[in-house]
Amino acid sequence: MGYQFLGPSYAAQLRDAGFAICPLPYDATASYGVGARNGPARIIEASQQLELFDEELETEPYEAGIHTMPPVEMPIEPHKAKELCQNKARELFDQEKIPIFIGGDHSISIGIIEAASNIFDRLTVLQLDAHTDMRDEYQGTRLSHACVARRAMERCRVVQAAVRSSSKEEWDLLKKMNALPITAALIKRGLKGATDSILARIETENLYITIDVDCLDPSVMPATGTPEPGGLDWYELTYIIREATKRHRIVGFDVVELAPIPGLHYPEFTCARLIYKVIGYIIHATGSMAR
Ligand SMILES: [Mn+2]
Repeated sequence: MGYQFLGPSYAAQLRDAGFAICPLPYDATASYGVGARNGPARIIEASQQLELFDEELETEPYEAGIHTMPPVEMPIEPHKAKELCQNKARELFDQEKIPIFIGGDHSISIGIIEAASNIFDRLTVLQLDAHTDMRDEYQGTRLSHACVARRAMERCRVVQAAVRSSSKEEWDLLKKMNALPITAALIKRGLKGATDSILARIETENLYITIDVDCLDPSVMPATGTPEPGGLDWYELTYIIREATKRHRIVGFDVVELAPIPGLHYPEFTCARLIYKVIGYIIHATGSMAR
């Protein structure tokens, strides 16, 4: 079948592509359910079953050119892994592609966000996640999946949504920073109002979106390391992202923390569909593929 999103017949060369998919199969820092390193391959395999036509947008997003890079060989050591993610991200930003990173555990986003914040001076990160990921250090490293938002906040503004799990220390810190998340409970109480609150907090034109698949409810997304009850459904998640693409320039996004369950196909298909959907939203919002 080939290691190409949507399959080899619909793959674009990098130079012709508006979007570049970069698989980062890494899970050295995952704490509970491991297996996120298998995420990229399963998602790319599942993507070959997608319809090319998006019935909501009435377009065929692949026409904007989607290139899939070979999976990056990830070192285990967290600093080396972070640096490699950062270099890959910088390469793609420099080539003016809209990069899509497939994890891997959430720690891959640390290097990517660092690269993005160096290139785009006014940048906000929208983090869709069940967890706050605000620990300064976790299991002996400051580059853990549990530290992603903490590291990102050292570089740019971060807006968190769909949260429903945090430690007291993380929560107190967010409160002190006047940056408490838009929780999943708030979104459940009123999608439109909560989405307006999310968007009101994004003050920059440039937006990077990091999607931890555990933002989704475990009934929709059981295949993840730390599933939390009370998550978003498909329409809530895609509504928030669609509204964000209408008002901001999406410089790139990632989908992380899929830990495939053997024999259960719908979680990886959901991830593939989500990636294709977000590509569609970006194209729809900008009116063309390239920037
Ligand atoms: Mn999470």
